[in-house]
Amino acid sequence: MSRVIVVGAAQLGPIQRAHTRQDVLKRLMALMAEAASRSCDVVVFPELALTTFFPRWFEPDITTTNHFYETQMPSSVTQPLFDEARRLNIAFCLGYAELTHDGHRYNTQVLVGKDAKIIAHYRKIHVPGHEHHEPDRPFQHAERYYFEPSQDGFGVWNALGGRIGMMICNDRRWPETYRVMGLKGVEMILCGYNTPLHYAPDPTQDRLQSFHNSLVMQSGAYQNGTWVVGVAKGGCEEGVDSLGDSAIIAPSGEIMAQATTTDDELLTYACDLDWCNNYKNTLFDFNRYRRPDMYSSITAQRGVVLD
Ligand code: CDT
Repeated sequence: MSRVIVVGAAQLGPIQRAHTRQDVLKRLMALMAEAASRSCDVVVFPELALTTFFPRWFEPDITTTNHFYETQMPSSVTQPLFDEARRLNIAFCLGYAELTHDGHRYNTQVLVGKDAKIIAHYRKIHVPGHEHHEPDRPFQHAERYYFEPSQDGFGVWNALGGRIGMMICNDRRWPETYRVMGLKGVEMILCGYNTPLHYAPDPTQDRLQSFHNSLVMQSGAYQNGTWVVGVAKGGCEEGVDSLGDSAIIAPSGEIMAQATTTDDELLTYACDLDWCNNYKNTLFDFNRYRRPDMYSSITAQRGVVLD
């Protein structure tokens, strides 16, 4: 049986505040149709792919932002994307803001099978930014106000003929993210992101956004012998410039396909999952070479302890 997954990384350009869900759905469906015409098995959309990146504004009454969240997936608005996926026989991965019936707010991604049934939900674990209004910033990154960090952990699911994991944006900067999924035998990690080029706490990092993005995803792929698919919402959204650079990265750590714009753009690559074993069974044979007894501080403590 073929262990090749043809992946479409469906980068989005900006979504402005005035754009409706229907405007966005048209763009997602156009990218999905293009992915299907290029024989993709799965198309991966970015983090918070249905709206503008609203954590850039601080609204003291959070309920006034409820319209940015989905209370159902699919809903009457997103159902056409599911219907189109079933018609085209293509799986997809979609990021959105989730508001649960009991009032919890998560930054969420779903993996949907070719039959348009939801295979898995993943809720963002590493929630970056700040909890309170910081008026001195040129724009806010109040994700910690708008989203709770998930307690559900990292999942890896049997899907598309392989072991598929998910992470969202800031998760990609943390080696633990990849390793926990690596220990569950992950073969492909799907990741949406929104990364502003300006980082207010330390602007010296601004010029390095592209480098850091590649650095973390390429090393995570290599060190765990897994494919990584990173998909941006890039370009200038409501005056804030964000990184493009969506990429499909092999278990060797090499970039096999990369976006050349910061707009709606589809990258595709036929990913051979068996390539993972070249790394999983040799240099990164976890069972043979890892030393978990030497790593206990990784789960026992959160911050630095000077001994
Ligand atoms: N969406 C998201 O997680 N963005 C962060 C921006 C830096 S933290 C303010 C990221 O890690 O790319």
